This record gives sequence, structure tokens and C-alpha cells, in this order.
Amino acid sequence: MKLLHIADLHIGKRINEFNMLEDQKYILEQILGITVEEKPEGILIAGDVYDKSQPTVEAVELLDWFLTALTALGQPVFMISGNHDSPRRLSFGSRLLAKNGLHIAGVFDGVLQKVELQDEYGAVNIYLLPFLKPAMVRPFFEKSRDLPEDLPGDLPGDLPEAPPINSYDEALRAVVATAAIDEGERNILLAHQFVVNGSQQPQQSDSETLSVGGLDHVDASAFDPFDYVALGHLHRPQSIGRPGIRYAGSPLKYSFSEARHQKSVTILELGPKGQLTVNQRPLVPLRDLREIKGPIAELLRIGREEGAAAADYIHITLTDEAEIYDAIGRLREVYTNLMILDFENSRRGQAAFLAGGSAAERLAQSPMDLFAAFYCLQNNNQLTAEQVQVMERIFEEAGGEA
Ligand SMILES: [Mn+2]
Repeated sequence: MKLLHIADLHIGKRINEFNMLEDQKYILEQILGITVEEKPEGILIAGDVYDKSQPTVEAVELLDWFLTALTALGQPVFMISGNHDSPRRLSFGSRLLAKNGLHIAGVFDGVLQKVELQDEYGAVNIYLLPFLKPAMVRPFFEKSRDLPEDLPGDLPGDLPEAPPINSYDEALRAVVATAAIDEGERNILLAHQFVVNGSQQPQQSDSETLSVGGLDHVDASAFDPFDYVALGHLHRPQSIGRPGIRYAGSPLKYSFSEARHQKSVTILELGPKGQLTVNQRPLVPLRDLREIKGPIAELLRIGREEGAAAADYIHITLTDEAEIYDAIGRLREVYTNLMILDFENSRRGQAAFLAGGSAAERLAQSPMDLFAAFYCLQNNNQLTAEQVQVMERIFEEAGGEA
């Protein structure tokens, strides 16, 4: 059985205030094209479908179009919520949609949802696990300690005595342990978690939610009952622990830390129990996201020769020693989607200026914050505490708040 695995679509995401909707539509069309060519018997979408828990109308319309086109191809589609999705909003209509081949697990309701597929070797069980936090699991697995002893009936007594669930790892193991998985059959899990393999950490990118302190880690050994784990959460395509535990990665580069990543969809083929092949099909974006560096004259010349590629999303580092008048304006004439401009020379060291950022965002900053950023850009040095005091006094005298 052939299955296609994608994740972290982040529909509606903005990068440095650039709207990515057109790029997302383009890449989703490419995924549809790959689906038509590969003819998988199921599609796995492993969470962070939207970028925000309250997606924009345009984002909802794009996902609606994609899922409609995908299910129209005839194979079932399995989708879980990620940490960016609102579980309840993503679950809207899920029972109705399941009748049309779109299986959504948005909200964790105490059981590991299962859909059974069949091929010539027997059953393939698809388990859908939405993004889990210990607090979401606890009510279903821990005997409540707050209930009074003399409660009438046997309500609380029915719950099994279980170890406390404090970590993500414990939460996930508790859910898997109660799922009564038949390990003689082939089992696939969709999950959206931060997975480590002992002391081995996966490779992270700047566009992901930061993992701090390791509390959210789930060890790969928690997935032992599964032949393949279709993961979402980390944006670089990668396997962790074994080939069968895999992040599909995001379909687009969502930060400059991913500039050198090759994005892809993952295609897995299950033979009889124990046989698994994992392959990738590369994705080619409408506009690439890349970093270039050099003196302005050189970069302008290269950009003019590049033609369409100059419309990529670009981070430029200028190395000129001399002051340049309106560098952003001149570069934008050639590099129309310049996202970040910074400088690297003996005078400034390295100072960054975000080329994006709306006027409204800048207005939301305090005069002191704006001045501090400006000072840093000019002098490659932070304001001293004394200078901050002087500036605060000046802002006050001018009649505004620092
Ligand atoms: Mn994500």
C-alpha cells in the first residue's frame, strides 16, 4: 500500500510580513499533481494545517479548495490538528466529512481514533492522534483526586488507577497503551509532537515553535507498536530513530534558517508486515527563499541577469564599506521581494534591518524602542543605561511617553 505524507502546511502564514498565499496555492497544486502521478491509496496530513488558530478567510478558502480537490481524486485523506491549529475549529463537520473520505482528528477525546484500510496483505490501521499536551490527556487517564470520597454511585471508582501524567512522553504512552494495537497487523500513526531518540535531537528550524527545556519531548521508543509514524511539527524533512518515524517537513521554506533545505513530500510503501520503503518527491516553489551577500553594484548586476529568479524571497547582506543612499529602494527595483537587508563591513560589524514590517507594527512600538533599534543600526552598539535615561527625559520633555 502506497501512502503520501505531508505536514506543516501553515496555510495563511506570513513571513516578514509577506503574504505567502499565492506560494502556498502553487505548492498545494504541485502536491495534487504528485498525488495524481503516484496514485497513493491514502494521504496523511500531520498537523499545523493552518498557521493560526483563527485563520483568515483566504486561508480557510485555500484549505477548502485543497481538501476538495484532494478527496475528489478518490483516496481517503487523514488529517490531525497541530499546535498551531484550533482543535475544535479544525474538527468542524468532521463526522459529515468522514463520509466523503476526509478523516479529521482535531480534538483529543480520550481514545486514539482508528480507521482501517485493506490491501492484498490484510489490514492497515491508520491511527489519528491530534497534537497532545499532558493537560489534554490527564482528565481521561488519571483518577480524579479532587472528588469527595462519599460520592454516590461508582462514577470515579470506574477509572483505572494510572500513573500520573506530567510529561508529553507520559501522555503519549498512556494514550498508545490503551489503544489495544494489534502488532501482528500493520499500524500507522499520525502525530504532531517533538520526537527525540534517546540523546539524539532532531534538527530544528527558526519557523517552528521553540522547544524549551525538553518537557515537550517524546522518545521515539513510545512509537514501537507502529510500522510508520507520520509526524508533523518540525519543518525539515527528516527521520528520527528509524526510517519509519518521519517528519515530512513543511512544503515551503518558512524561515531563512531553511534556505538550504530541500522541501519534499514523503511517499511510503508498505509491503507485508515488516516491509517498508520510504521515498521523497522534491517540491519546487514558485519563489525560492534564499540568502545572498556582496557589494551592491555586484548584486544589482547579478539580479538583472537572473530575470524571474530575482523575484525570490531574499535576504541580502551588503558588504560595501561606503555609505549607500537608499539601498533598500535600489535593491527592490531588481529584487522585488527583498525581505531582509543587513550590512556586514568593518564599520558596522553586522547590523540588521528588517525590510518588511508594516507601518502599523512600527506605530505600535514605543518611541524608545524605535530609537534604540535605530541607534543600534547606526552604531552597531546598544544604548547604555545612562543614554536611555537621557533619551527618556527628552521624550518626556517633548510631551510623549518613552
Ligand atoms: Mn509547524
